[in-house]
Amino acid sequence: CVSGEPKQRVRDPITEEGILGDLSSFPPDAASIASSIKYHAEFTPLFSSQNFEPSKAFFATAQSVRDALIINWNATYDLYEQMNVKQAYYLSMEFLQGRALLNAIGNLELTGEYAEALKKLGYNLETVASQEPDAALGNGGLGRLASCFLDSLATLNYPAWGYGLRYKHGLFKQQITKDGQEEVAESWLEIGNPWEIVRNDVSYPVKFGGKVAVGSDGKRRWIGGEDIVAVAYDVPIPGYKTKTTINLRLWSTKVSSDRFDLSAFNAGEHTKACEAQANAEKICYILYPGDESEEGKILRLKQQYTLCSASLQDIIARFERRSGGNVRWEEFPDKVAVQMNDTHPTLCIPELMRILMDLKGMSWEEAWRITQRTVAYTNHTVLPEALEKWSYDLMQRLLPRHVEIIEMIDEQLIEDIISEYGTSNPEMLEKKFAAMRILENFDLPASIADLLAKPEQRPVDVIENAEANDEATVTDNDELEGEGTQTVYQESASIPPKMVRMANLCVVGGHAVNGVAEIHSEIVKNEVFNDFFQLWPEKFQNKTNGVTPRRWIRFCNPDLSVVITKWIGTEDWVLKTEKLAELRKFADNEDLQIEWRAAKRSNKIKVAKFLKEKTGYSVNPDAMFDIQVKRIHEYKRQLLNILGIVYRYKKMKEMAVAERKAKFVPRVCIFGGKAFATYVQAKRIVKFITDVGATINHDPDIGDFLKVVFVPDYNVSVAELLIPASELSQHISTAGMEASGTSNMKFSMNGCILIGTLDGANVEIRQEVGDENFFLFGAQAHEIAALRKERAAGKFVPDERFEEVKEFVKSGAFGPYNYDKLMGSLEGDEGFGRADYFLVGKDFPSYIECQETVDDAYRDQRRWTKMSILNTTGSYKFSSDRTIHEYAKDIWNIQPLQLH
Ligand code: B1N
Repeated sequence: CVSGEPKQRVRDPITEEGILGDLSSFPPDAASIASSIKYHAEFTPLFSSQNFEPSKAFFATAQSVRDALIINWNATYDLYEQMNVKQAYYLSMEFLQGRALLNAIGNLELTGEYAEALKKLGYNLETVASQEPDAALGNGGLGRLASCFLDSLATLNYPAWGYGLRYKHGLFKQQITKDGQEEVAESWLEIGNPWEIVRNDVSYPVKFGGKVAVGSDGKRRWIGGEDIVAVAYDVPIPGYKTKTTINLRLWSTKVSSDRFDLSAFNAGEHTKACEAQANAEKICYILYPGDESEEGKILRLKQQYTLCSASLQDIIARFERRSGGNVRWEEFPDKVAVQMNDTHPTLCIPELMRILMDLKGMSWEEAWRITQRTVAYTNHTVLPEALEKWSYDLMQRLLPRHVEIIEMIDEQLIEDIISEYGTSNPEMLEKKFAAMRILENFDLPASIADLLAKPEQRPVDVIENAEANDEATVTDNDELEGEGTQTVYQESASIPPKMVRMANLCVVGGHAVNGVAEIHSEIVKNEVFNDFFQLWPEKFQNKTNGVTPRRWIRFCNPDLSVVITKWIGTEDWVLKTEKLAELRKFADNEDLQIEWRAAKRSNKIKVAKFLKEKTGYSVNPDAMFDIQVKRIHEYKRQLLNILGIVYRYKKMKEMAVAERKAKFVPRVCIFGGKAFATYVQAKRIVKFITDVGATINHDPDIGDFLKVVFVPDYNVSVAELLIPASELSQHISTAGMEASGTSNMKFSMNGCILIGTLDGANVEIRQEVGDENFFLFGAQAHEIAALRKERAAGKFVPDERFEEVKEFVKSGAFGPYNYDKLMGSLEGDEGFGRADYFLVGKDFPSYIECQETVDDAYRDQRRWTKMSILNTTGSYKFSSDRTIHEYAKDIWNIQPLQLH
């Protein structure tokens, strides 16, 4: 392993005059940019040298931008090295970066120069930028949040890095066919990635399996097993209007070269010889491998461990290097903050413990203090099925030493619980253990069981005794590749499977736990982790999510940005979003309103063109654009939206045209989002939406009154196009289920009015933009449990409009597909599922009534435009700059450091 020194110097020929121009004298002009692009086009052997086609133009342009970034990236790193500052590390299995070109030149303030340079070469900047594949190393909000955070960290000059995995295939591409969603592999690296810098000089060994042995010194150590190597790929992340350029380090896996079985290869056993290589490489093959199978689970756990192990080795090597010859481990938390983006990087905790104890010789107590002070955990979901658990057996086979450490942490937790609550109330203790223990379906450790039997003995004595009596010296895990015993547990109804609860481990092992919106953080404290909250109230915090105003207004909505800048009188609002509030006083101003509507309309025209291209449907840009784009999930209730549309359609059909005109405003209802490939019900929802669209859009009686369009393959770039054109957007999850949501923030910033429930960040958005500028409906979080009970007990009396709409669907109005399983999920007690667990039926009446008030408001365009302006001006809190300042101050304790 080579200790991580991230320097990568710009190659010499780059400074040769006449070939490249002079990018090192910053800022460069259009002529030198053009010659830099030409140079890269000439020396990029990826394309034919004959023609300078758009994909080549993109690649060459991106490389010339990268040159500029590398200069700042090296300088930023040098400064951190020199000052030996505390750095924060954001560990995430997902980064949903999207495209980088316009963002990078925007942040460097070179957009005009690049546009001009490309024009000289016969190109248009937008065309060139649209050649870039989206980097989709994430599923949705959680990954996009990580990417927004990187932009804010760089912009605010915080010394911080991101760590993730370099998946060869990002999130699948979605095709919409007559059967609904189909998934096609995505290959963003196919033409090469101009932004990354492979660091063959920065690599670490990572291993799986093997066993734990006790050495002659009495120390437990992890030996044997499968060895792979994680290699760093660095992606420079530029800040906006600052030289600070931080690093996103993505790990790729391979086998170490000495593992290649040359003799097997020469003996003709080619597959066998390459097997180790294939096994190592498949770890970074795809984002989120399906984990229904045992093999899939193993792969996912290997991914998580690779991220944790390689990143920590890198962080520790940097700490040691910066300490010179004088490593003081107790100072580690003063130099390093590790943030775990959800539970996916939980293995950081036992891995840091292992390294500190087994490799650096620390005692348990020292290692624990350092680990706890270093790591912190962000929770992103309270859905019980999404709280990660790993099979104990599987984890033991893959990571035997870590499992021992986890068992120790679990035991220590039990002692903490006992010392807090005493032993006088065994029933209460049992409840606490059941809720809080890291190990699930485990008996109490013998020592503790003894203690509970003999309450006079102190826990600390028990532990010492337990260690002295520990006779097991070797845990054998050699049958890693063989059949596990785990399935036996899972299939047997009488023996519940032994599991490791990752969220509990995070809460115990970290010094801070935060939710991502106020209401969510309250649920975290008062429900999901309430027992922990009672024990350690000081650990719990809220950090309401945010989004970067660079990507999500300034660059994706240039037309509106010009209007905002003109009326505020400065462009400072991009960095100081609170300045947006200054527009409030002009909300009624007719001139502003006219400009505001013109910006929105030009964005709508772009979207209409795009929809025509992608779906064949023509839409009227003067109709209201009503959008719901997000992952397809039952709790997000796309079904409520589409059933509302079906109801509207049915009513329209029953009315004379004049009546229709009086009651409804014309709408274009746009949906987008991917269903997880194995989530059958979500895929039925996609199919249903497209079927409804096919019927309504072809109904000549309806025409422009209503269109329903499902945009295929929703991703970051599509979001950048749709959000600026939106007028109404839907954030309608069952209250209490959406941790925060972040697209709600983007829509509001772009002058879109939200219809939504009191859930996630909706609550705070409504507070900020004003109740009268938010369309609220639906049951509240505190009512949900009782409503579900009522529903399950058959006491719920459905609204007749809801019954009517279901009957209409069942009558076959939208084609021959059998919707029984979808509609059945909304029924009280029929066999198809969850008895309307998401309360679509309950909220339906208030939803469609709320939609009537939306129509009324839209009819008055002055009122609507005012609401739109007040959304933008009220959204300033939702900049990820605000969120990052809060993390920096309350959790990481890091200070900005700026290059001059
Ligand atoms: O994280 C976002 C929130 O704004 C959303 O409300 C929340 O749903 C989302 C397992 C997740 N929570 N949990 C996940 C993603 C991938 C995975 O494998 C869980 N994503 C969220 C940002 O805070």
